[in-house]
Amino acid sequence: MSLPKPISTLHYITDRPERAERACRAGIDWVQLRVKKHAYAEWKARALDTLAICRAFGARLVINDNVALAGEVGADGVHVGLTDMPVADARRLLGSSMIIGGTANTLDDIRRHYETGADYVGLGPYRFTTTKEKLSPILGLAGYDRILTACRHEDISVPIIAIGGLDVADVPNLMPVGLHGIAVSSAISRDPDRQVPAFQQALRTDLLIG
Ligand code: TZP
Ligand code: MG
Repeated sequence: MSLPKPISTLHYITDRPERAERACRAGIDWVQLRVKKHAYAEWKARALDTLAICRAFGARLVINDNVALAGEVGADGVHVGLTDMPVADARRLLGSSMIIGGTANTLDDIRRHYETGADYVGLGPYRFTTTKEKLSPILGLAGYDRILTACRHEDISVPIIAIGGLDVADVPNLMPVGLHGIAVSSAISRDPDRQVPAFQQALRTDLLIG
């Protein structure tokens, strides 16, 4: 098991370096590059461009799905989905200092990620979204509450990040169930200059009163 690593409370997911740059300019400090349906060479080119942007802004870069690419370009971490390489295998390949996150839709998924040394877990989807194909069952607020409560009972202490169709207005409803933070794509891509500070403000407010 590796030492706890600082995990941002606001993760921005994009497939384009240009969007990562706009979000970083607006204050994002964590980018997940999620590239689908492209050849490795294109994916690598985008990863290198995004990494340069993240380095310039002091933001972290996590690569979705592709453990080899994350290692090859020297990203800060990798995020593995439910059908990707297991966290334990990714850890063996990447070592203890790399951030490894895993996708979860159930308590069992979270338990497995926790026991195999994930640094954070992305739990979702909160609601329907067109950003991801083959969406797992929607959890809604009640689903998050049930799963996070069960995690506390089992002493599962891994940062959990909500994902799926999230808007700023969801933050005060969602965070009190015990989440560490949220991951957002569409809402930030739409208008990074307004949305990034608005999400940050909502998350700060939640931490103060939550
Ligand atoms: N996993 C579950 S929902 C989702 C992913 C990658 C997409 C999140 O994007 P958006 O646009 O914020 O719904
Ligand atoms: Mg995946």
